[in-house]
Amino acid sequence: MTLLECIKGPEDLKGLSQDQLTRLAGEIRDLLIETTTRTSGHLGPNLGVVELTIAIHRVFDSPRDKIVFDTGHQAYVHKLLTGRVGQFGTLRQRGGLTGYPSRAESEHDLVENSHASTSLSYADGLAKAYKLRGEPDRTVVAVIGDGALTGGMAWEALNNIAAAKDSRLIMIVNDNGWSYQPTIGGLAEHLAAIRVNPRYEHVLDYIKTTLSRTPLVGAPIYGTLHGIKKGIKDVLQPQVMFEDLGIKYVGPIDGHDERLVETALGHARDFGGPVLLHVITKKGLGYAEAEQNTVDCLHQVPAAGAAPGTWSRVFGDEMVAIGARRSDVVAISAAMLHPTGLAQFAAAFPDRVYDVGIAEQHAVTSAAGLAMAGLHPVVAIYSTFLNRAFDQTLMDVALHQLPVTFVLDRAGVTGPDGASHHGMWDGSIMQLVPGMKIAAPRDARRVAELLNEAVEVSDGPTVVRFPKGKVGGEVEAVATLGVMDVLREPAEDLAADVLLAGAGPMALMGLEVADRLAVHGIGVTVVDPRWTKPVDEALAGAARRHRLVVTVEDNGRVGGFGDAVARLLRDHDVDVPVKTFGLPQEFLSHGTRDEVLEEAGLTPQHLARQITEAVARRSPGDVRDTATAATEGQPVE
Ligand SMILES: Cc1ncc(C[n+]2csc(CCOP(=O)(O)OP(=O)(O)O)c2C)c(N)n1
Repeated sequence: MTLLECIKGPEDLKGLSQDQLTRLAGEIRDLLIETTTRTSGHLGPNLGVVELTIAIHRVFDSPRDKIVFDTGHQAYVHKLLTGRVGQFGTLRQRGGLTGYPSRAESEHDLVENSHASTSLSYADGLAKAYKLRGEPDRTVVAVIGDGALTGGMAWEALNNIAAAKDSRLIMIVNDNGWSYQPTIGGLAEHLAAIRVNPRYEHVLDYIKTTLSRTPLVGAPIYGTLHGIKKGIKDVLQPQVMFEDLGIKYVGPIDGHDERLVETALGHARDFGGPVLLHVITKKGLGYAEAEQNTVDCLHQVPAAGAAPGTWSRVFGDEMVAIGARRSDVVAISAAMLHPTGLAQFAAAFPDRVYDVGIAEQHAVTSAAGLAMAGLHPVVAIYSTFLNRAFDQTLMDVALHQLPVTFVLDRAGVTGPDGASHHGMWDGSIMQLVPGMKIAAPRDARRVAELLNEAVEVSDGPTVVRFPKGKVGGEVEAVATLGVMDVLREPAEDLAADVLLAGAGPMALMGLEVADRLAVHGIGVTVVDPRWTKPVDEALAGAARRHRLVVTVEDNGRVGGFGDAVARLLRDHDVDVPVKTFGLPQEFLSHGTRDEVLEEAGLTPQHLARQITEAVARRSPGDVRDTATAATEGQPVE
């Protein structure tokens, strides 16, 4: 039995010797590597916080003390130290451990939201609440990376924490110099300067060793100098901003020296007010493949970069082509150049790409500024993270009718990252934005086509949304209807029963549904709307020629494309019934994309059955029964 297997909870850590802790750290690293290379997951970040997490659990008393992991992608070690070694092999699998903290999994987990830069605000609230509730002995610990610290919310929190002088709150800045890629911006440069500039520590050493040896006056002089340490720090590090904000700053210290981290955390805990502890760690430590990975230190396995054949890559390739043609097109990423497919554009046009850090709100309003000055910015962002910048999209971009194109990768079900990563909101919230146009390409060719159409729009914002993963085969239109593509007309011997409009790749699923329904004698017209906002009014005319309208989208059912179609029909007094299929408006847990879609009923089988039943309810005599269908070799289920 390994030492790690004996750890049933944080209390089991407390009696271990330093040698045992070193052994434990090795066992944790082995298990992290072995598991994530099999299940996928965040490897580099977790390898970097092994000693730090051990120290946190030895010094604090979780769950009485609260530990908030920013983003939560680096909480695997915490999972292992809080009784989940046995289940760790199920990481990110359907029904298994989640890839982020999970309240259902453990009383030691608190924050499940994997959107970055929130931990300090949660911690501020928790610490204030414990004080108000008369539980002042509880400590709240937030672990935040240098990447997450680039997000605006973290700075709003710091501003408030600085004023809450007696909050028992410890902020651990886990500084490895990396987000996905090296962290950028003024803050990153500041942290790097502290990290590499030995002058400050040398001066303090000099003061300690030389001045305090001076007889009689030594100690007082040292005390005085120590008292004005902040002044010295300002001279040597003019931008030491945390203390200028009024926050006690400790560090930088080596985050892999477990004993040192424990000592610093102990002092911070006993200080009684907010303390920021700056620890330096190495992302990927202990795994050569991660340490030497120059793209992202194996932030994730498999790598999150835009692999050939993926939607992200198709977008990235087309951006390079557009960039070559249009010198006014610029690209913006919020710390995710590689995963969003912008790496090639960045290499080709380094002056026309802006990586703004984990700062989606800034990304959008800064895009507004770029557009006001005559450029056409393309903001490439994961769908779920655009939620952060809704107000900026609405008021800063759309109100001013600015030509900004949002390219939303990972739109729809994403899979193993779970509830906070599914891109199932954008198709609804973007419907609310006046003047916004939303494109949903069904295949690679349409990504290129619609991206080009989007950057041609000069009087307002546009969205191009597509899912995660590999692009499927291409399907050409058999006809067009306004801006829409008709992909299939009912066979000659069938009536025009159902008009099925599938947004993006759901149009291709619509073709499979049509095949299945044809077996039941149900004729289907399959339409790809291409633009899901505004919905082309020609759809209302087409609806009149059918007995049932069906919409399918990889987005929450509430307020998305389906609801927009239903509204269009109401507005045009079309009384053909509409069935809208999409994701249930719930927080959907993790699994593969196919598993989650299956559970949501977004498969050709489920859709065909539901549509058959709907048609049968309206005109029972017209639908051939399932038994007949089965004998013809194409079962409904
Ligand atoms: C709002 C938001 N934008 C983007 C991301 C995607 N993301 C996940 S981890 C990460 C980098 C985090 O860097 P850092 O906080 O330094 O932690 P590290 O992985 O280096 O330990 C990013 C950009 C996110 N989780 N949330």
